[in-house]
Amino acid sequence: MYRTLLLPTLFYFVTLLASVPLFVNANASDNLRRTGRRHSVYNSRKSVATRVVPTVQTTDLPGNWQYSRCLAEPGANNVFPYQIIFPQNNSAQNCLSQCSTFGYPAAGMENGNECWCGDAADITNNGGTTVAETNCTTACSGDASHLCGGAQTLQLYLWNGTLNNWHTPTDIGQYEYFIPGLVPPLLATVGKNGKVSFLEKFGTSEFANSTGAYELDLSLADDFDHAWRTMHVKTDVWCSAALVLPDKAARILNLGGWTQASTLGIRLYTPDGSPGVNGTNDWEEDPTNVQLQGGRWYSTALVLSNGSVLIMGGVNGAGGAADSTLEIVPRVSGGSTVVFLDWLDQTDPNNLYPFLHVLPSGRIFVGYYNEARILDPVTFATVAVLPNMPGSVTSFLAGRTFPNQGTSVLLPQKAPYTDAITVLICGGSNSGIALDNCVSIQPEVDNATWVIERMPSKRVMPGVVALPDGTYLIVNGAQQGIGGFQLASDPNLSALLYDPSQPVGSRISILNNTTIARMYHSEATLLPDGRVLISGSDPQTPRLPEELRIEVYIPPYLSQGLTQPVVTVPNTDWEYGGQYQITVQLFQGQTMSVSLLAATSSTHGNVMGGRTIFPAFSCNGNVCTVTAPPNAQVSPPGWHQLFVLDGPTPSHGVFVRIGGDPAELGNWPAFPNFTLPGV
Ligand SMILES: *[C@@H]1O[C@H](CO)[C@@H](O)[C@H](O)[C@H]1NC(C)=O
Ligand SMILES: *[C@@H]1O[C@H](CO)[C@@H](O)[C@H](O)[C@H]1NC(C)=O
Ligand SMILES: *[C@@H]1O[C@H](CO)[C@@H](O)[C@H](O)[C@H]1NC(C)=O
Ligand SMILES: *[C@@H]1O[C@H](CO)[C@@H](O)[C@H](O)[C@H]1NC(C)=O
Ligand SMILES: *[C@@H]1O[C@H](CO)[C@@H](O)[C@H](O)[C@H]1NC(C)=O
Ligand SMILES: *[C@@H]1O[C@H](CO)[C@@H](O)[C@H](O)[C@H]1NC(C)=O
Ligand SMILES: *[C@@H]1O[C@H](CO)[C@@H](O)[C@H](O)[C@H]1NC(C)=O
Ligand SMILES: *[C@@H]1O[C@H](CO)[C@@H](O)[C@H](O)[C@H]1NC(C)=O
Ligand SMILES: *[C@@H]1O[C@H](CO)[C@@H](O)[C@H](O)[C@H]1NC(C)=O
Ligand SMILES: *[C@@H]1O[C@H](CO)[C@@H](O)[C@H](O)[C@H]1NC(C)=O
Ligand SMILES: *[C@@H]1O[C@H](CO)[C@@H](O)[C@H](O)[C@H]1NC(C)=O
Ligand SMILES: CC(=O)N[C@H]1CO[C@H](CO)[C@@H](O)[C@@H]1O
Repeated sequence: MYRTLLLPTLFYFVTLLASVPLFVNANASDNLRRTGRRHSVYNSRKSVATRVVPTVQTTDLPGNWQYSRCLAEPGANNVFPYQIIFPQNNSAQNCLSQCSTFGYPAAGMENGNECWCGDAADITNNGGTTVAETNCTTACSGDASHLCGGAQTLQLYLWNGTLNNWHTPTDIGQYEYFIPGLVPPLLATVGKNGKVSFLEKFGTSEFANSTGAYELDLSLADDFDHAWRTMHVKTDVWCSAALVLPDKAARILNLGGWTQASTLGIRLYTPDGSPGVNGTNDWEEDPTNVQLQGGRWYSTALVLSNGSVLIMGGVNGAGGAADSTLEIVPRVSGGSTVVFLDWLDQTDPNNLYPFLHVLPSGRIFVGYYNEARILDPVTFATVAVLPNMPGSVTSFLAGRTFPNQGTSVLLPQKAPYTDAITVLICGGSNSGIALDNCVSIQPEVDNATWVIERMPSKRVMPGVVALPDGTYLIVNGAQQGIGGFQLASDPNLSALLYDPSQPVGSRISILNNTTIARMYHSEATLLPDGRVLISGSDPQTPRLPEELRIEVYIPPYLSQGLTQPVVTVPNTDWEYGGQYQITVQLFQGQTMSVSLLAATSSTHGNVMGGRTIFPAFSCNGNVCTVTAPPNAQVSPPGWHQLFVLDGPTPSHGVFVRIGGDPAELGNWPAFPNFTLPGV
């Protein structure tokens, strides 16, 4: 069985004394230390190698892998979609663990140095045929004693058991057509008035008569002529950032935009009107006096624990230089609040619309390209560099932020808020191939590591929506390409549900399909009635429409027609740690819960402001007392929709402000063009 191969040129130095050798390998020195009084043999160029006749490795396999058979590929085509070349170290151990780490339950080694990952269904779908074991004859590049296929043949291994426990529930919700739109919006925000504020390019829109800003009255969905209110911006909001301020009026703040004055844009809208009645307020801005300090196109905004607004990253308009800085808004009088970020600069141009979250320590999580770190909330110095995000099975260079656009949310925080918080990031792209995984991390635990969960299909440009029951809906996006105009194809039409209350690997359910492709510039927004508004798609790609139609997705918790609980909230301005009475009416009488969903603005997979809180509460009959989250680190100041849930079925949301307006944004900006709510 064993053969000894002497390599053609061997030079031996034989030393009788165990003097310090010039060339040493670990085996020789180990032996030397263990035995003594022996001759040590040193070789100047190569070790004396023994090689065995390679055999199929069927034991000592990683995980639940099992050897299947020798599989021939059909002609020049490949059976599996993902190829990794391990020039020096292909082996069952390395190949199979790489495949299963990324959720692929079928794998094969080919030609000695190729590792292929996929699904068992790929074998029949792509014409793999079983051939005699004698057709797999090549030793593994990293394990001379074992076989790794041959030319056009794979040493096939299959995972025994369920690697990805994706659920296919019977109740999969449904998409419904909602209303025709006027433009393909790029930014969607539910206002405190219960209406949806949309922004679209202004001046650069392919819809020449677009004003760039519209508001949708949800109560008039059946009355197109009256449902849309035309609003106005002065500068181009294309690829700006937005969030809902913690001021009394819940003003929507929009920052940055496309080119020159627009990149410095600061715009505010105070939501007004009521269902069925148009408001009269419009977007306010004063491009002369009220500006950002740096030009920002494709940047992200965040309300800090101290109530000020941070905006990070972006570029100085189309073709402009990267703005690898952050700044604080409002600007302190007289001073610059700009901080240069070398790590952001080093990942240009793959870090646009970075993912930002306030952590319960008050520190800031930032995810950008394939990197992540934690920042000090005062100095913005790096407190911790987190491990790089895992990419695709074939490359760690895959990215998660624009243009490799994935999506990110914080998983729910529950009273007493002692569990470590988790950041979830789903989708992205690797050289134009959409990623089929979500990665998550608990950034503030010691030695935090990323957990990989495979999604049932590939997705770049997904939208994610936090639902009132603590789950997350993943929709929209494409299976091929990257974010941007004309850069993606192959839409994904299927909705997924991510349920963090389930164990890792069992969290994803496959829900219903839409018929409408939603790719670049598409959004998904939780409505106060618990449905999800699905809007947009501005692909500017032949055969893919500029999408004006608006849909709603009705999640499973509403699609069975169960009566939604009713809640009344007398006091809607809460202090941290305060106790507030609400009155509830349940119809199914299932286990009740209360959730607080922070107001968001959604664009480019970035859910600015997103946060889900399950506060403590107790009930006495129909009257319940809810304890507000304890502080601005756990829950930065801001507006939230309060939902009461009867089992999974949510009430309508009621807007509640938590933590006041500590940065006194209600007095800003003190220029005549702005209506100030005061503090
Ligand atoms: C020792 O020798 C074995 C057999 O050649 C080899 O597989 C192993 O890698 C060597 N160990 C070290 C530390 O060089
Ligand atoms: C295989 O070798 C490459 C190149 O030396 C190295 O980067 C990689 O980490 C190795 N992979 C494994 C799984 O050992
Ligand atoms: C398998 O081996 C046989 C015998 O060596 C050979 O005739 C045949 O072409 C091989 N098939 C493949 C797919 O390599
Ligand atoms: C697969 O795993 C199950 C339990 O995990 C075990 O009972 C079964 O024997 C395994 N199958 C094979 C072919 O080994
Ligand atoms: C899926 O949605 C369609 C409408 O979009 C609906 O007709 C169908 O009943 C839904 N499927 C299930 C299983 O609920
Ligand atoms: C622009 O004008 C066209 C033609 O009159 C009209 O159909 C469309 O609704 C208008 N779009 C907007 C955004 O007003
Ligand atoms: C609201 O204003 C728009 C004009 O921007 C108008 O078309 C629409 O009919 C108005 N809706 C209502 C309910 O008055
Ligand atoms: C919040 O913190 C930032 C960063 O230190 C600072 O620039 C800003 O002035 C603070 N805001 C308030 C209201 O203290
Ligand atoms: C984290 O890693 C360090 C260094 O490897 C180790 O000393 C420490 O025990 C680890 N902590 C935890 C909680 O695993
Ligand atoms: C959704 O679409 C996928 C892909 O076309 C299909 O396999 C699946 O059966 C569809 N689901 C439903 C509920 O129609
Ligand atoms: C807004 O500000 C600009 C420049 O400061 C000024 O010209 C304009 O009249 C102002 N508009 C209103 C409505 O106050
Ligand atoms: C066109 C389409 O919908 N493709 C995929 C989208 O995602 C679902 C679930 O992950 C797949 O089943 C579809 O094939």
